[in-house]
Amino acid sequence: QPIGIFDSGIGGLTVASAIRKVLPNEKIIYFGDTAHMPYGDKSPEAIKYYSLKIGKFLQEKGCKVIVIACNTASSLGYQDLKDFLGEELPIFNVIDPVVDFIVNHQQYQKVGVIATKATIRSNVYALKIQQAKPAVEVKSLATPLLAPMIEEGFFENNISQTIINSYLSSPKLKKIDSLILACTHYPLIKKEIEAYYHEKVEVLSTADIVADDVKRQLEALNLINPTEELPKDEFYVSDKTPSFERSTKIFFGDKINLVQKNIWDK
Ligand code: DGN
Repeated sequence: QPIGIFDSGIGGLTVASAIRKVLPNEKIIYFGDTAHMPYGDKSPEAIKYYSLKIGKFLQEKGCKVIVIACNTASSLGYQDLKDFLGEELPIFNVIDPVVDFIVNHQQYQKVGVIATKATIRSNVYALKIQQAKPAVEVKSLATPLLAPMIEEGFFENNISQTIINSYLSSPKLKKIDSLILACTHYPLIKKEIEAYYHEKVEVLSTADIVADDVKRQLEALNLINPTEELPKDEFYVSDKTPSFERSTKIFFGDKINLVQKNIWDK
């Protein structure tokens, strides 16, 4: 049975790629809601509705677990999707493993978070971290230009470094010891963010933390694929364009053939 992964678009392929690395024998079914992206500016109601529809699609595809790769959908759609699909199908989001990572490491006391407007507005990281460990300070900043910038191929150049520097110099992120990259796209600019901080701030890539956690959870649930055959992944999008297909290489490493799928009219 496959692992279902979904995102507002193709950025979630960073999470799929990290999962592929740690679980090479698991089949992945990916759904990118390119027709409705970006989720970062949508209302909570819309994001919940899309998440339920996609979750149902992945359930019908026979997925054994679902990973919400999108931070925005994890912030706003996770609980509703869990309630909707019931206990039998484990649902993972990209926030809880990162919160656990922070609270289980003593060295993180002043944590920064950068993400889309909707994720920052939901305040989910601050709420969850402080509920688990009130002494940890959380400083959040919406960085809405970064996802479209990366999608357009602007990273590791002067323009991206200037925009990144301008965001990171915000007083809202003063004196942090760690920074959570709380958006699917940000692993691609991790090096530039590290360059800004000269290694004085630990930059945490959520995709890697989440992939390790998914592996641990599958092992705990006894859901690891016992065979060693190479799986044939499936990649669906709600709107297919040549530009989305080209961008798959940026986010997944290899160019992927996308299949357009309408899941809304049922
Ligand atoms: N996938 C979204 C996220 O991780 O929040 C980013 C893309 C977007 O919808 N703006």
